[in-house]
Amino acid sequence: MLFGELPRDDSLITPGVVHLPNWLPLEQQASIVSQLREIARGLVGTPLAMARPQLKSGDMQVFMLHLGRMWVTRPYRYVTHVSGHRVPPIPDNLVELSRSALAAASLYDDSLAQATSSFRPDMALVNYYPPGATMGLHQDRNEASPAPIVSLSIGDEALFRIGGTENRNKPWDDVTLASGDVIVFGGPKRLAFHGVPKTRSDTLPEGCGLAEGRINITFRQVDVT
Ligand SMILES: O=C(O)CCC(=O)C(=O)O
Repeated sequence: MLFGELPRDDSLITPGVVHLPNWLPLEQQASIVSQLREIARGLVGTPLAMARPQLKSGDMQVFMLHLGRMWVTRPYRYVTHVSGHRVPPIPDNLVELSRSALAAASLYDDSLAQATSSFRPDMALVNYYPPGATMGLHQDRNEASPAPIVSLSIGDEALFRIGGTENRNKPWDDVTLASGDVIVFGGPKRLAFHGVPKTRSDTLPEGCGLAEGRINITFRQVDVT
């Protein structure tokens, strides 16, 4: 662990982006990992099983587990069923957790504060990064709702990069996300290009529930309610 034990303050990275370091205690991280593992086990052998999505540009490095909706490609969109299998719902405790995280982040940013009371995540994307895996810069733009994205990290440290809404070019803000950190992006940064250009192997804290690698959960609101 490089950063997890250092005192790091909550911060407004840029308008619309708030970082809450060490937001989730270690025991709760471990409990979420075991909850997700159970869900993933139950989906083995179905079309909803955790897998690396195949893109035109090649296979992604991360394994994805979908809750609430499944994000599918060609074209990119969300679906609730795949070959007759219903995507499992986001467990209520995780919905509540994401709402609490947004409420905590909203103390630092007005655009997030405006979105807090109506936030109803109906999709959670669980990404498992094997040691050293990365994710290219992209936009989360298949959601009809403009609600913020709430992102929770567990496991290895990652370099999270967020830039502008027009293209992948600089300037970027780079934030190290350690186990238990939350980052929220919304308002003027809701459609910002973002990604993970680096994860640092063997930096996960003992007791987080993972033996290696990293999990990131992004809570999204797809439908406008
Ligand atoms: O792993 C992360 O921190 C970011 C994940 C992400 O960008 C996504 O799921 O769209």
